[in-house]
Formats: sequence, structure tokens, C-alpha cells
Amino acid sequence: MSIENLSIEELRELINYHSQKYYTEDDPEISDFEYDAMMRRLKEMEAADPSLITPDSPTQRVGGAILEGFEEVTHEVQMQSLNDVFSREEVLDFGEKTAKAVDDPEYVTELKIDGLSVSLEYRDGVFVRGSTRGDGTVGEDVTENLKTVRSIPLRLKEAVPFIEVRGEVFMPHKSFLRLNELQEEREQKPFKNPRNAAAGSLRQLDSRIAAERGLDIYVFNVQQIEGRTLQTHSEAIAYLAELGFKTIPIKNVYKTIDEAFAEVERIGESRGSLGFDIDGAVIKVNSLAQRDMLGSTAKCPRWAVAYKFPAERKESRLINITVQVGRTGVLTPNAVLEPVRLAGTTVSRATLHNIDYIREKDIKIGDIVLVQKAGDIIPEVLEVIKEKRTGEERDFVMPDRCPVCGAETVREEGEAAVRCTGGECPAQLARNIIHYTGRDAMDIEGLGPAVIGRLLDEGLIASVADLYTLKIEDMENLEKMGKKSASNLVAAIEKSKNKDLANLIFALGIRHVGARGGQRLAQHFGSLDALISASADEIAEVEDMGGITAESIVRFFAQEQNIDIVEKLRAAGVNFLCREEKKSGVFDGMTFVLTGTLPNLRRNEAAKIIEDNGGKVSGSVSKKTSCVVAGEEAGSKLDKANALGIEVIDEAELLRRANI
Ligand code: 3BA
Repeated sequence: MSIENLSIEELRELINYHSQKYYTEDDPEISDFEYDAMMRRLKEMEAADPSLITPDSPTQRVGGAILEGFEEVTHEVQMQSLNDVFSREEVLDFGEKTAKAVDDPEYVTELKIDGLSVSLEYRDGVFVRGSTRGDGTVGEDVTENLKTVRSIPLRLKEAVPFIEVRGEVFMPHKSFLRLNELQEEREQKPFKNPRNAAAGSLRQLDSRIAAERGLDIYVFNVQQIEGRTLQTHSEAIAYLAELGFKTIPIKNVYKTIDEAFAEVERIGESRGSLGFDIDGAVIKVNSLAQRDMLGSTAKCPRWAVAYKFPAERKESRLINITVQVGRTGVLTPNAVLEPVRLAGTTVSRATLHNIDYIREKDIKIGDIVLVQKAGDIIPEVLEVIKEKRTGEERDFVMPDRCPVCGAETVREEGEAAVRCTGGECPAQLARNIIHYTGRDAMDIEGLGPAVIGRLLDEGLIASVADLYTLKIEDMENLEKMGKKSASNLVAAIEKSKNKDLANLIFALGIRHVGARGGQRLAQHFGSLDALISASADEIAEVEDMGGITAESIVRFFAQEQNIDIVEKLRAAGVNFLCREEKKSGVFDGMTFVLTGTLPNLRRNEAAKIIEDNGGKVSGSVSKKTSCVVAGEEAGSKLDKANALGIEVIDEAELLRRANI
């Protein structure tokens, strides 16, 4: 079947089907490649006629809306809490009380996902609103962010008149590890555990950020439903799955509380291999009629109980402290431990964060330490058992030379991190090259971390400049690479020579210079040579460049190895000039602020139109603002513009004035 012949509605349905197979059922039927092709085709069709875009189109999952704050949502049915218990006795007690109040209760046992409770509302089968729990009565409207969660259906398989469901949003370990790697590369603080990362993602005002965080959901309750009656919880969960939700797994219905608790224990044993954090298990009465009879206390239903697993901590001997070097040159101390079993896995390493952490906790090599998993994945050393010291313990000193390349290490004012200063440090090299080939940098397709690793191992490259001298013959014999891939790679590398200066500046990996910084610098200086010969003061004059960034750029080009690389890139024929001239036109010298949701344009599309006509876009309204473009639900920025007497126009007026 060719996707070219499908109507837009048929194509959407097909994508929704495969998206559900992949994200909700974890059972894909087609390759990522085929899926991407369908998405591309849908985007093309929607771009050709934006009036065809529907709010529940799968293209709407990438985020876009930028809010100024979250609206309040008053929960029609309160979001209750769960009674927590910590022992088998308390669970049996719950069983006894339940059996006294109702006849022959049956139970189900669920995982207790360690995430954030949310409520999802659907009208006529279409997702209309999603909100956080908040204090149980009033939460926040996070619809835009929830739309980006791939396992939340935007349209149900049946057009139920109205349904409200509740579930737990969480960040799987895979997404969490990837996010923290990115945080490190961007020199931002890593998140402490997946729960905090999920919470931070749900509270993003820019839904494009939430879209990249890889959140997931398990739905565990029907709160309100019109047009259907349900008898039991297990029936409700099965029905939710039919509607297309990713539902909390229910293994069995148990006739005794003992059997239900046995399942709790099995869940405890499976903890380490789930791929996400749980903090316990929930036992619930299955019959909805019996739930009504049992009722609630002030805050919690009497028909459910949460058994919380103890945070597992164990003692182990800290055998050694090793130091790892990341791409940005940060040295991280790691504890080597005598292996212990913890929360389902064997732990033999733990992070010690940085030298301050080691000093604060007075950690010495040879100490007996208490180890805990923060969340369920990253083990950390909690404290030293001082009573067990023998006097044989040794102090740890951060090396003053990089353990990988031998260059000096420094600790900058006010920073916790110690860094390697070696420009050719092999530990940084691989990640520098990966950065160079990235999409926002030189965009060299097919040159990912695995291939780069092999090229480095074989000694075929020692810097990004060496990419340009690679030949097909060099590569075709590399493991898993044939002549065809090798020649595609050489072509992709060749193509990168024509990238714009903005990409090149970003690709060089200068500390504090991001993709946008690269653009500003390219437009201001016009050529790489002009940037290289600029002083820190001159650089600091460029929009958005601070003193620290300017110093960092000057320091980068003062290093001989870096100039060597620049010269090799020049010799290879890499473009050093800015082709994207700063645009000029009807908006020269004007500063615009965008607020609210525009009827047709996305925020970045409107910004591009303004910039293409010589204007600037700023995030906040001030006396310097020339004009505010306001859409629906514009908030405080619009009020401020009115107060300051700044001209306010709508999308249509913007399009009339601009030259498109
Ligand atoms: N089941 C959390 N509450 C849960 C519906 C009740 C409930 C939970 C649960 C009240 C989980 C309290 C906040 C809340 C929606 C109230 C679960 C989980 N069941 N499996 C019995 O996996 N974390 N949390 N959320 N209503």
C-alpha cells in the first residue's frame, strides 16, 4: 500500500494505530523508518494546507504552545490520597476491616508508580484537558505538556460522550539517563531522580521541552464516565485498554488478602527490572459497589491501601575512588564498592558527585559506607559508618592532572566541578566529535557515536578536522560498515563543508556557545576569521553574549590545538563565511513581543517572519518594545503593553505589514 494515496484522515488513523502499537503496547508492527515516512507525509499535507491541522493530529505531539503560566483546574471529583502502610500486619488489618464491612471482597494488586498523579478529560472521545493533582481539589492545567506524552491517546477508539481518567505520569529510566547526559553536555545540573525530572517536565511552560523528555503514563482509574456502567475495577481497566489507554497492569483478582499480599512481595522482587521507579504496591477492592459501601475518610478511600517498600540501604566497603572524565572535561569521582544487592540489582559503583560531597561527608578510601539508590537507579553513598573505622582509611585527593590525558586540571571560582584543561583529551575528543556531527551543528548523517568510536579506535581520526580526509577505502572494512555506507558517509561529510558559519561556530564546541549563540556571532562577525581576531570586549557587544561567554571564546581560539583544527578545516574547504546576512526590511530597528496563541502561526514561525523583515523578537514587554503581537488567551504581557501604551496587533495585521 502506498501512503501517497491515503487521505489525510486515513493517514492519521494509520499513524495513530502504529503509534499505539509502539508507545502503548510496546509491540510495534512496522519499522521506525516506515513510521517516520508516514509522519513526514502527514506533515507535508498539513503544511500544504494548515487549515487541515486538527488538535488531535499526531503532528501536534511535538509541542509548540508557550504559556505564561498555568491555569487552575478545580477537580470536579476530588483527587484523594492513599493510606500508606509499611508492614504485612497493617495490610492484613486492612483485609480484616474490609471483610467485616462487605461480603466476600475481592482484591487487585497494582504497582505504585513513583511519578505524578494527573487527571485526563475526554469529550466525545477527544482529549480536551489534563491537569495535575495539586492539593487534591485544585490542580494546574498542563494539557499542552500532556499532549506530548505519546502514550496518552489524543482520540479514543470510541467517541465516549465524557470520561475522566486518572493515572501516574513518570519518566522511564531510559529517558532519565538520556536527559541527564544532555544536562551534563549543556552544563546544567542533572536531575536527582526520575520523579523530579518528570515533575520538572510537566511544569515546563514551553511544551517543546516537555516533548523531548520522553515521559510515559499508566492510567489506573475511571473517575467519571457517561454512557456506560462498570461493575468492577478489573473490568474498568480492561475497558480503558480497549479505548487505547496504557493501563496499569493487573495480573489477577484475589479472593484473600494473603494472596493479594503475596503479589505485593513478587512486585518487590521485580523492582530492579521494571525500567521505571515504583515506591510500593497498591491493593484495591475490585467491586465498585463494595467501594461505594466502604466509602472514604476525609482524604482517603477505605477500599485501598498503599504498601510502601522500604528505601533499600546497605553497607558496603568503599574499595577505591576512581575519576571519570566527561565531554565537557568535568572530572567526576566514583566509588568502587564491594558488590551488594540493592533494589533488585547488584551495585558495585556509586557516584560521589564532586569533591565537596566527599569532604562534607568525610568519605575516605577503605570506609564502610551506607549505600542507597536515589530513586531506583543511581546508587549513591549516603554516609560513612564512622564506628567501623580502623585507622587504615586513606584520604582521597582530586588529581591535579587529568587521568586520561595528563593535562592540568582546574577548579573555577564558584564551581563545584574540577575540569581537565587538555584540548586534545581523548575522553573529551569522542564527545566533541559527536557534538560536531550533531543535527544543530554540522549535521553529518550516519556519523553517530558508534561509528565515531570505531574510527577513533582504529586511529583513523584524531580530531574533527580528520573527518574531511577520510576515504571510502579507509572505512569500508570497519566492523558493520559496507562500501555503500562508507560512500554515503563520505558524501555526508563532504556536504557538511557547505554548512553555514553559524553551524560551524556551534559545532566547534566552545563552552557557553549554543546554537543560537552561533547564529548571533555568525551574523555579527560575518566570518570565522573576524571572530577569531575579535577581542572579548568586541564579542561581549553582540546581542545575548555575556562577559563569560566572550572570555570563553577568546580562550578557545588562544589555544594552539584549536587553531590547528581551524586551519585544517580551512584547508579541507569548510565554509567560514556567513551566508545568512542579517535580514533587513520593514521591521528594521523594531522589537516585537509575541503573546498568547496565534490562530495559524506557531511562535517560531511568527518570529521568523519578524526576523526576516529585520525586526527582533524579545521575551518580555518593556518601554523598548515597539509592538506586541497578541493571540488568544494573551495574559500579563498584553496587560503590560496596554499599560505602557505600546501598540498591540494581531496575527493578520502582522502578516499584512510584513513582506512575505
Ligand atoms: N493507584 C496511585 N490513588 C492509585 C484511585 C485511588 C488511587 C492513587 C494511586 C485513590 C500509582 C493518589 C492520588 C490520586 C488519582 C487520586 C495507583 C497509583 N489509586 N496505581 C485509589 O501507581 N502511583 N494516588 N490519583 N486519584
